[in-house]
Amino acid sequence: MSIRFAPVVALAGLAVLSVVAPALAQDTGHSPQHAQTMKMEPAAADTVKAGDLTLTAPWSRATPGGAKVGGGFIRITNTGSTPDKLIGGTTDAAARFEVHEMSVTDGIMKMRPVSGGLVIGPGETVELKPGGYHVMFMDIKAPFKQGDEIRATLQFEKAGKVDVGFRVGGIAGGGAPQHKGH
Ligand SMILES: [Cu+2]
Repeated sequence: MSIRFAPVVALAGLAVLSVVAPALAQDTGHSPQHAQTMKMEPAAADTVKAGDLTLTAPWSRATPGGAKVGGGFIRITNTGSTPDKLIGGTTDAAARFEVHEMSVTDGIMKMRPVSGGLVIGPGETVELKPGGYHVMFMDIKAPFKQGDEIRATLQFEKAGKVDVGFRVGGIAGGGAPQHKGH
């Protein structure tokens, strides 16, 4: 997952470098210019901005044969000064689309709809991930296959409707798919 943030880290590094560059150039004799010609990764195609929200890296998992549900995972950052809420969504890939949370009761992990919506506080990042919050495709119309993109429209209280594509990784991968070959 951290790979996806490499461009951001690189950018931050570049900003710092530009501040210290004159001193650095004197010390080493190297031109600071080379930092600016460094090839940057393009901005991740799987980042969507909507109002104060930034949605990053939506992904899902291939569903085993016969499964009726699939999970969706995504990172949501609120750069605004007021909270927003993920209250639901729609998709053509399933009969229903719900926002779920996992909880452990007596050692058994269960999931249930998040009542009242999932709050993303100002300045906060909420990560929907396996074992935690997630969106749930209920009664899927066809199995999710690795490499598919499952389109859905998330509904936020303030940011409104946001279209995202959940990229499907392997069944047992346990992490976001590496986006090779883009
Ligand atoms: Cu669920």
